[in-house]
Amino acid sequence: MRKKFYLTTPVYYVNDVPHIGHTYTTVAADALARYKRMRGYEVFFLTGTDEHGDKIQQAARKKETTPIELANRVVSRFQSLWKTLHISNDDFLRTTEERHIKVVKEVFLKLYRQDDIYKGTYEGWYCTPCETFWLESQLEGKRVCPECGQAVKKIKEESYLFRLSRYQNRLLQHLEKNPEFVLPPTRKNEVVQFIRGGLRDLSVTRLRLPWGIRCPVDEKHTIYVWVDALLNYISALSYPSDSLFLSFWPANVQLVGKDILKFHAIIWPALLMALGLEPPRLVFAHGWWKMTGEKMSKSKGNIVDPNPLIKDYGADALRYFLLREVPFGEDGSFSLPLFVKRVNSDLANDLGNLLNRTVPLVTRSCGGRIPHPQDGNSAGFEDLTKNTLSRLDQFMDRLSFSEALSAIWQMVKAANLYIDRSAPWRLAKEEEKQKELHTVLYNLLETLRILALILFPFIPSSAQKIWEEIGMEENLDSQILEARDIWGGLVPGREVKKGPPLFPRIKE
Ligand code: ME8
Repeated sequence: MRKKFYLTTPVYYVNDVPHIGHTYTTVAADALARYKRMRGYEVFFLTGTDEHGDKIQQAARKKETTPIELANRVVSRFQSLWKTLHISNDDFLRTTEERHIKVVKEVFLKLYRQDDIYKGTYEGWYCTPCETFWLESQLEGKRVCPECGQAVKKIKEESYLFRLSRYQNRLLQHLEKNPEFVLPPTRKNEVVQFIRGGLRDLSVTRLRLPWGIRCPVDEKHTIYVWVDALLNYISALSYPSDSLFLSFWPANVQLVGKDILKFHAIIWPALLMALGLEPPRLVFAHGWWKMTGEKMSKSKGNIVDPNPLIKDYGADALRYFLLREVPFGEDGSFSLPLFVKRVNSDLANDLGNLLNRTVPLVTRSCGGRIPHPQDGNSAGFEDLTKNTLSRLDQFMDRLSFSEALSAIWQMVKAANLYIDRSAPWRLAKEEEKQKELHTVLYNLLETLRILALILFPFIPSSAQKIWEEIGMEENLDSQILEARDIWGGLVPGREVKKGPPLFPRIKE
């Protein structure tokens, strides 16, 4: 039986259209999902949308529509964006779907019956943009949300509460025993500090908020949107009994932005513990894309729309930039000049030129057919390949996408240098150098084949183009990456097919 790998992104709010922040998490998850599939795992990659709650209700009101109509409209924007970006998710869950609602109600009922949820009163402050409860003491005298800076509103109402405090010690023990449960380490330390500060029971229902899942024990209440949303990770697997759930839970990697880490590293594992389930293996909190020093967000209105970037420069240029530019876990600044510079230097110059210099040489001097290597001398590329593959595996295990790409680029650069040094255009002119020429071209084409394979998780459609240009006919997306015996898979005699430039240079 193949090893399983379950990977999730957050379910995104549908109050507004997606921006590059959402794109970032989803593209990162996609690269990891594709990579794991190529390493032989059976992958389940989930994404979706968070459609209930005050925030969506208010956004709908502002747009003079109903919450579900707003959700329907915005969901299609997410779905079409993921399609243009070649996101390979196995499922897309909307929290308004019946399959999800059913599970949320069942879970609520179970927790209520076992006294993990009880009826009480909630008194405190609420931030609608963050859908977060705050205590008086956490606001430090101000009437604004410590997270997003927007005004909070006072709530005193009857509520059902989850006994989060009951799980404080178990959570701390879990974090201690599993140092890789929350990464990066700095974020984990913040979580530990927060738990040590003391956890209070969490209000898990809202009164008089119609847009939500009805509380199964009290019709006047709807279920708190964060509890509703977090449960998507198991409702999509048809918790509790479906074979999908039994084979894929616990999740291997749950990707989130650092803004929502506490929900995923405290409330979520506590809920799972209450259900008698294992927490996910890893919750990874990546950093923020900022504009002029501030977090990009819908409520601040300083967002970058991915669609025009994709239209002008292609999905792969954006995917590459996002994963290469900033180490995963750190914050980054988005600017068009940075984007253009990165795409031109790495994709147009290094990678594009490598393909562009190699394939026409085969056309001109080998009748367009892949030559046989004459002396089995790979000029060091066989070793470089093995070494790159093993480093790639280590980097991908740590979700170091930027370092993974930088390791791949060492191969791209080495191949460009090899063309310069071996000057195949000169060899082509000398009768007695034909064997050498064939070996050089074979080594370059074989390096390109390996590059297509290892770049597929990051820039899938460009990798496919490289693959086809060098005469590969096998399905790229069903290839398995194995360091052993990888060198030599190119098929001599097949025809190369020159295509248009992979990444046309962008005018700066
Ligand atoms: O929080 N930089 O949804 P959301 C990087 N529905 N990533 C960013 C970003 C930025 N500037 N802005 C957003 C929610 N993201 C809840 C989640 S999960 C059970 C419920 C990404 O639409 C990042 O992944 O506000 C962040 O955590 C997520 O989008 C928040 O999306």
